[in-house]
Amino acid sequence: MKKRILQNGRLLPALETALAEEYDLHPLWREPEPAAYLRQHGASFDGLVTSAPVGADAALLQALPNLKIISSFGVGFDKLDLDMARERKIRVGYTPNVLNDCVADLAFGMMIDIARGIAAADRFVRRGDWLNAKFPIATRISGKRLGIVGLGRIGQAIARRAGGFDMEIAYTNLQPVEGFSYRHEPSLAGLAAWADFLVVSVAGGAQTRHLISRDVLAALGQKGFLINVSRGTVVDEEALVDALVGKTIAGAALDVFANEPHVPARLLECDNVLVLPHIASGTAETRAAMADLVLSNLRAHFSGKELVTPLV
Ligand code: 8YV
Repeated sequence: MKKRILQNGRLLPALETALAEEYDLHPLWREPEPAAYLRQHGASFDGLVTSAPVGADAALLQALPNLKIISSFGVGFDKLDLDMARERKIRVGYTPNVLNDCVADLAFGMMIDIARGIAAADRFVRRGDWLNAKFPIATRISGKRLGIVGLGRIGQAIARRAGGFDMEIAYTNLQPVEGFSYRHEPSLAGLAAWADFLVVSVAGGAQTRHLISRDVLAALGQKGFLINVSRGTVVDEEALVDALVGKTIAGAALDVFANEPHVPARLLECDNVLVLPHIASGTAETRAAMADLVLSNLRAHFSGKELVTPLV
């Protein structure tokens, strides 16, 4: 008998197909009344597949009393109730490492764009403005100061790329990270005040909520740029919009927002911001590697082995 797996939210089509071949997969997102469905069928599920932006909250886990494994597509775990998973001894797999390079690549692309105005220059040409004017002078990146908020696996991949741009690198982290010569700066406001570019690559969740506060943005200052590839919740979005409107920072490049897919209307009116629809890991190669890990973690669980990339 195939194991019963509940699917929370849409996944990559190829992954949905592969899951449906191997398991008795039930897409919860297709249910018109998910709560009623779960009341009736919740106890029949052995596993749950989800993704980082969708996760699995306490209410969902409570509705699945026989759940033993969660396999999540993504590295973020801010939407997974890990406390409850630990308490109930539910194993949790996720997809770290395979996306580091693509997220770091995009962070760099975003940094270059917001400093040099690539997307804005493209709009300038398309509007026909080049026929009458010169595109405004931009800001140099090479040799500048890069502040990294969170020197985890993705932060380290960003730092490696910055070496190629001869940037000076400093970082904040809960603890100084061993094995790197980059300068550890204990104070986030201190890092922001020093940096020309402040890149956020810290994990999301309650502990990092609004870490990039009004004060940190004030410290970043009129010549500083903010780049966020982590979670929208890490930034006080209202303070950021105020800083962009008031031009108290130079600009921001954002791949993540507090209430995705909704982007604050005031933000969209600013010309000193790049807004992207959460695409950092979104390449065919990386998404395929993430899908493989989602499957490998499920297979490992159901064959009684250790998960390949366990979170819990
Ligand atoms: C998403 C992400 O998983 O890994 C994460 O934490 O946020 C992304 O990689 C991806 O967008 C799929 O929804």
